[in-house]
Amino acid sequence: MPAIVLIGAQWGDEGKGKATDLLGSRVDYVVKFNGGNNAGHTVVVGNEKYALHLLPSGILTEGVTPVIANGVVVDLEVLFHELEALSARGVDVSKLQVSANAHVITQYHRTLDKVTERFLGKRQIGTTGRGIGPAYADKINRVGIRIQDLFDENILRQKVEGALDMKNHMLVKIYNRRAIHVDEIVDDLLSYAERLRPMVKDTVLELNRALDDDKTVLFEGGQATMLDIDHGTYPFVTSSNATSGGAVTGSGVAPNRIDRVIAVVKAYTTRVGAGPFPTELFDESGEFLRSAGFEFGTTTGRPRRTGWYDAPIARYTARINGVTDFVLTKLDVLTGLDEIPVCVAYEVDGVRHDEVPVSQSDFHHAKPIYEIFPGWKEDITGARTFDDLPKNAQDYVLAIEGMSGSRISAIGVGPGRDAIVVRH
Ligand code: 2SA
Ligand code: GDP
Ligand code: MG
Repeated sequence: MPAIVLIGAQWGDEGKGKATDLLGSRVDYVVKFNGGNNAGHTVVVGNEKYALHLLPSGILTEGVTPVIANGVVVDLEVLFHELEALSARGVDVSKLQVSANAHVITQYHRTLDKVTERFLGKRQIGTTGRGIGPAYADKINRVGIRIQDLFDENILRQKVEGALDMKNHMLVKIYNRRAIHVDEIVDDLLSYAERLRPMVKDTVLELNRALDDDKTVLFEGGQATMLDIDHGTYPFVTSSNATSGGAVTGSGVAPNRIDRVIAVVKAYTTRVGAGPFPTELFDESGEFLRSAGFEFGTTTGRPRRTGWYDAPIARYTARINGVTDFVLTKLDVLTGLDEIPVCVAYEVDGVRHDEVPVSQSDFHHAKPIYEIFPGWKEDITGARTFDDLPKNAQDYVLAIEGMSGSRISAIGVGPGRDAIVVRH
């Protein structure tokens, strides 16, 4: 299985970092293809806990070549900070490759992210404030700065001037902020250039050659399907393609080279930031999921909104991404509940919808129709085979598998690296 895409099935934080780490020992390259340091992947290795934001989770596995591909937006200060922090803990970071075509996040992107959110008031998206949206907006507007621009000061200066032209006008006239000087941005970016140079590669050529040589390449998605700029709950989304198609455009590896698409899905649902969430809970069950699942943002520490499993969303994910396998995570968090509701369809203004409605306003008003499953009380964190799980947990997994459009190939039963049931 030489090319595998791994993506989030819901609104993020499904445990993609752990799933990548699990596959890590069998892969040669781990590629981040979308997003930037808005991601937050927690990986627990023995007693060590790693929180990665910009670097692909595969960096923790010895022998793996981590790649930041063209679809990523890179905050250079964060990049070097993460590299230094990992090095200090003994992780070998020397193999990292960064695409010459990836875009950079600068100070003005971070500033604009924060001021636009403030300006939106009640309509705010609840972004991570890391400058992601403004950096992608510049890319699409063709005024972005790419990694390769850092190696030609003249070009860099011209591009920064172009990028700041309109923005300074906006910052000063609309947002009542000070203008940003071209020199401060250029000097800041140039200060990273020499350290960055050895990592910068033609990653399209590198990855395609690796596949020609039968190497295994894992594409690790940031955020998730329902946060995808095209297929998510727009405008309450991130600004990149977090779905499997993003792995293709974001890396330059063609769709017919992808062999497997693994979607990581939580045994319940969480969301950070604003936007519709039909199964959201506002009672003690929601609080139970938040505390038992430790549902707080890895990047910002924000409490995550919590709710029951939503099968129409899983089917939507299976369809859009071409999911071949689901990895179901955090089944252990449901232990102790008497009953576990699963959303099987929605009701919108008295009409039943079996699938995610295309109309944004219908989805906003969608009320979940639940089927109730009996819970289990036994501790399942030591389970390593499907037969080790209590009957009610097995039935829950089989029921949601039947509703979700693809096979559940592995089940997470705890945060640790080995806390997983693999189904054969
Ligand atoms: P942005 O910053 O422009 O990408 O925000 C737009 C929306 O995307 C959501 N988003 C996320 N949702 C879940 N997890 C994310 N990463 C961190 C984590 C989040 C954190 O893994 O815990 O620490 O708060 C992530 N990144 C972006 C965001 O909430 C907006 O709804
Ligand atoms: P990602 O953004 O998809 O990589 O997910 P995060 O790292 O933001 O959030 C997932 C959290 O769940 C992390 O703290 C993981 O350590 C933890 N986790 C992953 N799988 C499991 C599991 O099966 N059970 C439990 N209890 N925790 C898990
Ligand atoms: Mg996360």
